[in-house]
Amino acid sequence: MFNPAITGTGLFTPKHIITNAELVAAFNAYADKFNAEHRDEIAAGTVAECPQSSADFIVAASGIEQRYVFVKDGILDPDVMHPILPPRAMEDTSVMAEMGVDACRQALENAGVSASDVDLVICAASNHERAYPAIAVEIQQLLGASGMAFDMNVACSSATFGIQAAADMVRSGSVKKALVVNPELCSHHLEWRDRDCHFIFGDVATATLIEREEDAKGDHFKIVSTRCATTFSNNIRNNNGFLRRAQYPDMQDRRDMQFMQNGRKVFKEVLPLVSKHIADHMSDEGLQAADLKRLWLHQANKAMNDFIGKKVLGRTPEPGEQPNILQDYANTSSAGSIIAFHKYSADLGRGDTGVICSFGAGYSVGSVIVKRA
Ligand code: CO8
Repeated sequence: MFNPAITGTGLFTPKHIITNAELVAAFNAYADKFNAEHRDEIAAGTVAECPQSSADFIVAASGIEQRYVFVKDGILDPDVMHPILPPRAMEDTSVMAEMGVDACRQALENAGVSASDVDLVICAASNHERAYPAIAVEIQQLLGASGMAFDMNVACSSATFGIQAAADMVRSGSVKKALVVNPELCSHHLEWRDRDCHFIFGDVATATLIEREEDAKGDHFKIVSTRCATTFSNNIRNNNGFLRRAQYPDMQDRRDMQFMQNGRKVFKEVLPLVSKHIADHMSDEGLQAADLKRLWLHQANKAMNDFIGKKVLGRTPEPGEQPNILQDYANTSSAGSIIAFHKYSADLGRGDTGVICSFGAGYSVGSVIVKRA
C-alpha cells in the first residue's frame, strides 16, 4: 500500500467575463421581447409573463458577481440566449479536451512531473460533450500519457469522487500517477432564459495530480482519507440524453433538456446532509474542529458556505479559513472546490489539515481530508 498525495493542481480560466450587469441587461431585453411577442397569451392567462431579473437579487441570493464563459457569442443576444460555438471537425481537439489539457499541463508543471509518467486520466465533470470515445482518452493522448483513461459524472461532486477513485488506485498500487481533470462547460447546459437560474453557472477547468507521496518532488498534500456518498433526488436534474430521439422525435427545445433545479429545496436538504457528512468524516479520522486550518467548499452559494463553515467549525470562520471564489467564477460545478484549493492552499504550513468538499446533484457529497507535508 502507498500513501496518495496531491502534488499539483492546475486551473484553466476562459477569456470571456460576463458581469451581473451585462447578464441582467440581456435577460431583461429578452423578457421584454418575450412578453411583447406573447402579449395575447399572457393576457388570456395561457402563457406566464417573463419577469425581470435583478443584479441586486443575484448578489444577495448567491454572492455571485460575474462568471467566465468559454464563448460569449449568443449568450447576451435576446434572440439567441445560449452560447454559439463554432463547430469543430472530428480531427480537431474537442472543447473539453482543450480546456482540460491546459489545466493538466499546469498541474504537471507545478508538480515537476512529465506527462509521459502519468498512467491514469479521469475526466470527471457534470456533463460530457459526447458519449464516446471518452474525453479522458483524448486528453490522455494529447498529453502523451500512458496507462488508461475514463470519464465519470457525479455532477457537482465529480472532482472529489474522481480524487477518491484515483487515490484508491494509487494507494493499491494499480497506478502510480493520476490526473483528475474537471472541464466544466456549464454555460452549455444552463437555461439562460430562466430567471431563477440564469446567473448561477460559469465555465472553467481544473486538474489535480495524485501520486505516491514518496514520489513527491516538493511540498504537497497527503490525502489522509476520502469519503463519498449519494442519495437520490430529482431536485437537480437535466433530462437531455440519448433517449431524446426516441422519446421526443421532433427534438423539441424543452425546458427539461437543460439544467433544472428547485433551488430552495436543494438549499434546505443539502445543507444538513453536507454538514453531517463532513462532521462524521472528521470524527472517524479523530479530527476536531480546532484541528482544521481550512475548508475548501463547493462554490454554489455564499450563504450555503457560510452556514456549512459555521456548522463544521462551531463558530463563524475567520477570513481566509473558508475561502470563496464564487464571486468571480460563479458556480463552476465540480471545479469550484478545486479552484478554491488551487488558489488558497500554498500558504498552509507543514502538518496543517484541511477538507475539500463538494456537493450537488444526485444528491452527492464528497470530502477529501488533506494534510500539508
Ligand atoms: N432576479 C430577481 N428575482 C428573482 C430572480 C432573479 N434573477 N430569481 C428568482 N427571483 C425571485 C423568485 O421568483 C422569488 O420570488 P417570489 O418570492 O415572489 O416567489 C424570489 O426572488 C426568491 O427566489 P428563491 O426562493 O428562488 O431565491 P433563493 O433565496 O432561494 O435563491 C438560489 C435562489 C440562489 C438558487 C438558492 O436557492 C440556491 O443557491 N440554492 C442552492 C442551489 C445549489 O446549491 N444547487 C446546486 C446545483 S449545482 C450541481 O449540482 C451541478 C449540476 C450540474 C451543473 C449544471 C450546469 C448548467
